[in-house]
Amino acid sequence: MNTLSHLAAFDPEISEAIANENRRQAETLTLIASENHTYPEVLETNGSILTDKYAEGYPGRRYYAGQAFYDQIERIAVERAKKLFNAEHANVQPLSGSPMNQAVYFGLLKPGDTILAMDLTHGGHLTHGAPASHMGKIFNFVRYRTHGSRGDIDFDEVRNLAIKHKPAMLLCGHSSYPRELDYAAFRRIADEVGALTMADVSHIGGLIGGGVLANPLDHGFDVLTTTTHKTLRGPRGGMILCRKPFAKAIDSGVFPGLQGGPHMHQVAGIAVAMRKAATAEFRAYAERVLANARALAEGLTARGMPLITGGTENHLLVMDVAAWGYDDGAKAQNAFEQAGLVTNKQLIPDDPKPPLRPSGVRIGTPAITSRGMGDAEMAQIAGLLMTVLEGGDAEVAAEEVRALAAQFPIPGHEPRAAESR
Ligand code: DSN
Repeated sequence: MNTLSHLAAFDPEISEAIANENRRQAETLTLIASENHTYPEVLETNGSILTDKYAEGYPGRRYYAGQAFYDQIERIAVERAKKLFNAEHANVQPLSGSPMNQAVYFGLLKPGDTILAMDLTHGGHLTHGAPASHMGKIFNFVRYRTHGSRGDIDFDEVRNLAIKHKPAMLLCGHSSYPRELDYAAFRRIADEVGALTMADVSHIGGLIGGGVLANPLDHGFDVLTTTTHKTLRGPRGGMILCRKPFAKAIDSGVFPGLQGGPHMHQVAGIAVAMRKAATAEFRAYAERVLANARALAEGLTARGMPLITGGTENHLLVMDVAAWGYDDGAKAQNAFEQAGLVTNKQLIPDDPKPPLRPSGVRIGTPAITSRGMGDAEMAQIAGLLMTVLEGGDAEVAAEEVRALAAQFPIPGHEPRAAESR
């Protein structure tokens, strides 16, 4: 099926850009830890007629007529999300990760309240109160960091800060931290100071849903947020899962608090992704994501690359290319891209270098695992990454990447890649 035939006839410029992007994805390897390749079934829902309609409100309580099938779709998505995460309540309307977290803050807290969260430069996220974000101006964020010599979260510091600042909320979660989280330790500290507990598991939602990493809700957390397009492999979007007493405040925090009409094509895609995530195949996928990250870490370490925290327990790892002897992460990112290895530069804890030329490069395995790659390919990719840093010929490396990528086509992508060359 060529789903773009109408577009090609009407708007060749956009059509060609999509075809070129299709080819770029096919011929390169996506190693960005927050990206993935979604399912063909989700691509179909995202491109469906569900995009046409407004559905402000919630099932059974909408503001416009014509909602029978939207109510049905949203109820299915909510039930599947609750089941997957063992949650008492789910809201599947957040348009993406940032509004998802903002809706929780506004739903449960008052402006000026204190939130204790992970420092952005130590692996936290922009929406966890980075000074440059609006949230950092509206709420009083206090930031905990990782342990200087070990690299893992410094729970002594978390506890000391909690006792000193008495936060209304203790927030854990990260976008660049390669270790499993000790939710029980966070919970103990929150209980000690009477704080709400929130886990933003956007990066690892699929690994929790797939049962291979711990679920904060099983440790009594009040709220869990996750984007749906990373390890969960769904459409771009976000979900909030919480305990029942917070359900009303969370729902009002999303709508009408922050958003208008939900994107119902996206909600339908989330429902489809939740159905996928409940299968044995998805559990095997989640296990493979972890195994691939470990294999990649071993391959890089064996070739002398220092990794932040010395390795990984999740889907990502952070190479300290500056400590290895390379100029910086920005230059490494560019060199990798020349070879078809698509990564992102990354600040490391206490980075002596500036944000646009940081010391690190972050690498993740969700997308290459979706293509079906395993141990042998991880060893090959580790070798390719190091060859690039050692100054090997980028075109030779790119040829090897194209050959590897061709053996593992992206499931569900149209085989139009070569047409527009
Ligand atoms: N941009 C995503 C990440 O890379 O972690 C999250 O916002």
